[in-house]
Amino acid sequence: MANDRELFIVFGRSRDGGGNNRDGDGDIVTDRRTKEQTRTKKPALYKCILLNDDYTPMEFVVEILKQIFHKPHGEATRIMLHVHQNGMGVAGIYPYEIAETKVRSVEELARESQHPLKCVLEKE
Ligand code: TYC
Repeated sequence: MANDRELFIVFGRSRDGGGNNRDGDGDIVTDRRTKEQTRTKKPALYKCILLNDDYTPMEFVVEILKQIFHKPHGEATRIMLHVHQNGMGVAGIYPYEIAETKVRSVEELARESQHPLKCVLEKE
């Protein structure tokens, strides 16, 4: 038998005259086709979670949600208040590299303004 990893694409008429195609070892191949992969595997998603603290101004958190997570003002305010009242909340959900970049951006802006705001990742 041919190696399982060997791929054969069988097109058109048979070559042995007897209605069959043969693989590299001479074994009969009646219907072997490669299946096209039509869907791309979905990437794993990660939640960017904002953590509450006692010092970061509410307006600063709203600005972060607008600038980095592209939330409209009303939604940014709602998320900020949720974090303020519940201790944490989801700012956005993204593939790993994008989520990681957003976390860095949040912490960089917070550090520049000397706020202790923290943002962490959690796998979906
Ligand atoms: N608790 C902060 C305050 O009272 C506001 C705040 C909200 C801070 C959300 C962080 O992720 C945060 N100023």
